[in-house]
Amino acid sequence: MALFSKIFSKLRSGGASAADWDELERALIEADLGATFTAAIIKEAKSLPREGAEEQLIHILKNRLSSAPRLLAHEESRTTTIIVVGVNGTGKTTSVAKLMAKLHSEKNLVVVGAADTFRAAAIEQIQTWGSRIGVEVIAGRAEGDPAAVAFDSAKQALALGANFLIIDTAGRLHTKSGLMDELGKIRRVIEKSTPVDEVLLVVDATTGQNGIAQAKLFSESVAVTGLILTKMDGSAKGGIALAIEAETGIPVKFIGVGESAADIKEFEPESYIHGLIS
Ligand SMILES: Nc1nc2c(ncn2[C@@H]2O[C@H](COP(=O)(O)OP(=O)(O)O)[C@@H](O)[C@H]2O)c(=O)[nH]1
Ligand SMILES: [Mg+2]
Repeated sequence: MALFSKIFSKLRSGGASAADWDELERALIEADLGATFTAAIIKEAKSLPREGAEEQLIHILKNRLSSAPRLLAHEESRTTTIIVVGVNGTGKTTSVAKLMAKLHSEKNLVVVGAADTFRAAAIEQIQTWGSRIGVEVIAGRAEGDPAAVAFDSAKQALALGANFLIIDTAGRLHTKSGLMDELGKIRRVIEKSTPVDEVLLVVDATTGQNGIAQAKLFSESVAVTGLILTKMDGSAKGGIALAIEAETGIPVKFIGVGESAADIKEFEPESYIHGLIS
């Protein structure tokens, strides 16, 4: 990505012109950093002394990242519960499959709740992943009550002494309040049996500024603890991770880099920021 490398070489070799700064501004906006954030960063970058400008910019950008915990919650003494939320098509179910595969391969007992009950196909999709990976999926009937599925899943996870319970949810944004009420209800029924440790919001990185709007919308209504940024293997411009963290304060915990179960990576802020700069 190396968005800033050109401006730094200009600065080192005598100075950057107004056109150079304009070019940087366009590059940052194209990389999905957003107009407001871009303007603020350019202003700060312009005021940096030439000596050590790169190190200082790295420091400034790192300060814009979220300071909330980035590692996935993991309670040693009880079931760790994760609810996965987000709008339709962002990659929720695929991300649940990736997480179950990862946690299962790390020798955890995992139970998954198929609380997207809108379509039979959605239930089958997660059941197929479950049987492929070897993880128990608790499902109800199509068009049934998602909260009831969440409740049954929590009961089963506790009965088995599972290390992780992961709940897949529906994302049809028919009305904002409808979906948010449903997510609130899912959370409350689980909390009748066990605490909810993570609410992970799945955002499709290829949707750019729209993804940032979704993150704001969800985080206003549900206590989102982390993000999964999917489709980072596609045409995503990469700047979105920084923009979304700067604007919402929510940490990116994982990135999705493909459609198979192994295509998930922990987000590494250090190498990410270095990648933006040099
Ligand atoms: N290239 C790519 N495709 C993905 C990724 N995550 C999900 N998808 C695809 O996005 C589509 C929607 O995914 P799905 O998990 O059903 O979305 P949901 O509606 O949010 O549950 C599917 O075709 C997935 O294979 C990713 O990280 N990279
Ligand atoms: Mg789904």
